[in-house]
Amino acid sequence: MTKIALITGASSGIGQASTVMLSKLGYNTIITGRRIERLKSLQTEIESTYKTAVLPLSFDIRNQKETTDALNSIPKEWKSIEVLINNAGLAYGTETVENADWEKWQQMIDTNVTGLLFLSKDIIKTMVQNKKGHIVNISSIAGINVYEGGSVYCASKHAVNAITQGMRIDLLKHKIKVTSISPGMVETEFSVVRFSGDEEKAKNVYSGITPLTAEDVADAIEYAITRPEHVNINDILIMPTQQANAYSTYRD
Ligand code: NDP
Ligand code: 8X3
Repeated sequence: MTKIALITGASSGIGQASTVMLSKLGYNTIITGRRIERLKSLQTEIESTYKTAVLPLSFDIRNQKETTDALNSIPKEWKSIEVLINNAGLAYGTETVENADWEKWQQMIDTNVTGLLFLSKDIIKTMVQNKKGHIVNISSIAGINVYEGGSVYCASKHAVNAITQGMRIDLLKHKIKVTSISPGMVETEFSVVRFSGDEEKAKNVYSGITPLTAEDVADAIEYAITRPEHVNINDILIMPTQQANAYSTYRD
């Protein structure tokens, strides 16, 4: 039977590259995000190129009713999700705490932490019933280092790391694998979103550096999900060669 994967935040960047990677591996994919047109065009591309099936689901992961309705709409034959990639997320702003905007903090926590938890809870139930599953949580170097202007984004990724460890412990008895992938700088729409659409500021983040691509991160996910049954990859920290940690970069 064809395996099924659900990827959150598949309308862009790492989620989109992960969907392509999973399709190449032969998975049917449930792809989620708010931008339905993006999801539909990815569906068309994948179904014609890889001949696997794609189910697009458009919802805002911060909204629990929208999330529940979307998950309830999944047809029976798509319900046995084996791989869940918890990828949807964002950093919003770089203001220091005394100047920060409450709404931006709330959006990061609601998306990166609460949304991830709410969606996972539903899918974990099915994985437990099936005694099979692999959850891959996309964390960040921001889950390891805290930097100026990144307090709440970093807090959200530290939370993702704690959630990953907790899931791994609690789901051990059900033989469900849980992996954390922590990338450094990846050039996607991430910085454009962080700087509210300012393309120039976003470009500057990567000046003089060859950043990771979304495909580099998808490769790391592929490694984790293709290990033998008895092997779990707990954590992968993947960085550009020109970045040592959140503070140390070498720019040409
Ligand atoms: P992108 O901005 O390219 O993609 C983010 C994805 O998340 C989009 O598909 C977006 O879909 C989705 N998303 C955001 N908010 C919501 C929401 N409220 N409801 C549903 N979907 C949402 O960024 P990346 O691909 O780089 O980011 C993916 C993950 O990787 C994030 O968790 C990020 O924190 C993490 N990461 C990124 C790094 C980087 O340097 N780029 C480094 C380390 C980690 P839509 O807008 O259509 O809703
Ligand atoms: C994204 C990488 O360094 O902007 O998670 O926090 S960083």
